[in-house]
Amino acid sequence: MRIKLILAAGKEEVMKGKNPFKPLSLTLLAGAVPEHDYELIDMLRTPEIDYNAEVDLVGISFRRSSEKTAFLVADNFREKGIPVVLGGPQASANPFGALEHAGAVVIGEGEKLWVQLLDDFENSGLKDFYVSAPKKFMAEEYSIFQLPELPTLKDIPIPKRELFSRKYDFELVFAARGCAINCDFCSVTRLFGSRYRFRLIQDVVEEVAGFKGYYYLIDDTVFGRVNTYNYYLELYGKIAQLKRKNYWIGQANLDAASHEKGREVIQKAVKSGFIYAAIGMESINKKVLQKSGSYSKMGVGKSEDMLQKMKENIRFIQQQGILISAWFAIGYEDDNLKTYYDTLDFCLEMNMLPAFTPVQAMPGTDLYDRLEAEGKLQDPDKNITNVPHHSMTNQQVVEAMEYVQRKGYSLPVILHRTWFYFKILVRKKDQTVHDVIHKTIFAFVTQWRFGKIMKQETDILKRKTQENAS
Ligand code: B12
Ligand code: SF4
Repeated sequence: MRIKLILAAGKEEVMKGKNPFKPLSLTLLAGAVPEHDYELIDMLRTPEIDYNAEVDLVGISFRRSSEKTAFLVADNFREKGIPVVLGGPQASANPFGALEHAGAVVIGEGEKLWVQLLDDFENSGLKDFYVSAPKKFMAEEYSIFQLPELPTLKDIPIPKRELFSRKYDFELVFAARGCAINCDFCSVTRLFGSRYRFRLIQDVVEEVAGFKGYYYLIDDTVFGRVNTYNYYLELYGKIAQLKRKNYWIGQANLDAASHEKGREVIQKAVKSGFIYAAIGMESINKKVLQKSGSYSKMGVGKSEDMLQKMKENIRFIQQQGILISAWFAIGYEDDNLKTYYDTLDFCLEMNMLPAFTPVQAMPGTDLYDRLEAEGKLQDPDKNITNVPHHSMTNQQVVEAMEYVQRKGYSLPVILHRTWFYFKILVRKKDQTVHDVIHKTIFAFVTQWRFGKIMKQETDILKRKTQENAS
């Protein structure tokens, strides 16, 4: 069959035109049933779609930010009589909405479901839903195929990365799925379950050995947690032994830095090439962290001062030579406008890249369900987000975001942070001259790019707010 797989991207996506990350979902699906003739399209790089191409089936992957585009693209293909299947995190969060634009919707992880779906497509006809979820999917009157349990990751197919001929800065790879923390704004626990599932270490190492440049390990915390440290210790130990050393990046939590074994994992990760951590710090307000369910990932003991301990954990990670961006979701009930400015001060004091987003409630999250039940969701087209920001006007939030961007990414601040990392790297005995130079340049360029992305995001919010006001 001729199959077109598309990663949808909306008009105003910040990564548009310069997505540095090679999309993994599409290459994995192609790898799961490799005998077909696939064309892969990343709309962040190739926004134009050829609706006249001769294809037997179209599969579209989408996230919240690209839902409208995904539905539009699906409708256009269906008008031409071409069957469409929708999948990805937002299809999983809004499956009934998605089914209005597709012959079938895939909920959850797709490797095994794709095999079943293509078989049905060729033989008995598509079912409405193909489901891989921690809970039973209930939808009377619809035809459903659901895997009996979340699949093992021991037999993940080899992604067909070669189907993307254009160069990306980062390959994507994963070792584990699942997250036990379940922060209320995040959809990962509902998507992949609260139990950690792992790939075979040898499979991950083989994939990594094939990379020729940077890669991004997309596990939700690459430092692991108490019950997963051993896995990561072994994984990074094996990667560190590979002949070619590539630098890599990932998301992480702070808690590992407060455990002896967690600290070992962090150090091993650095030995295997780890250079940059995007850390979900979410808030510097204890009440907000406790209510959103994020407190446990800060690594703060019962009797410890929260901010002091967070700083200690941050310092430990930085002292290993890891550049940190700190991600905050601001706009909860216990936040106010000052939160933006105080949080920026925290980032400046700690030499971290500030990555702020006004909190949003995505369907398929506890936050969305809570606000919906309380009747508090607001119209996202008329406001900054669908979450009411108490005691802050839309205009004030935009001004705060602009201030954070200008101050947090001004040239003197970028240079100061680069100097801070340079000094750490020079003092570390295990760093080669090449490591020091490379990591310092990486720190500078990453900050520069981040500043630009934040500006783009803020400009989008500003335009929206101005249009609504006029
Ligand atoms: C890496 C990552 C990024 C990277 C790279 C994105 C890229 N270009 O690939 C960056 C930092 C750029 C990013 C940006 C954003 N991200 Co992001 N990101 C992730 C992360 C950590 C991994 C994504 C990934 O590649 N997973 C691996 C692949 C294999 O999994 P997958 O895409 O889910 O695909 C599987 C299934 O969903 C299914 N499937 C997917 N598509 C299809 C299609 C078909 C036809 C079929 C059959 C099956 C299928 O099968 C796949 C294999 O199992 C996830 C969290 C997570 N643990 O997944 C968040 C996540 C996907 N991101 C999320 C969000 C919200 C965003 C942003 C919208 C944030 C924003 N700016 O507002 C943007 C969107 C940018 C864009 N247009 O892509 C949410 C999505 C939730 C939702 N309801 O949409 C997630 C789940 C995190 C969260 N907090 O909840 N992200
Ligand atoms: S934000 Fe991170 S820690 Fe929190 S639920 Fe999502 S993946 Fe887990």
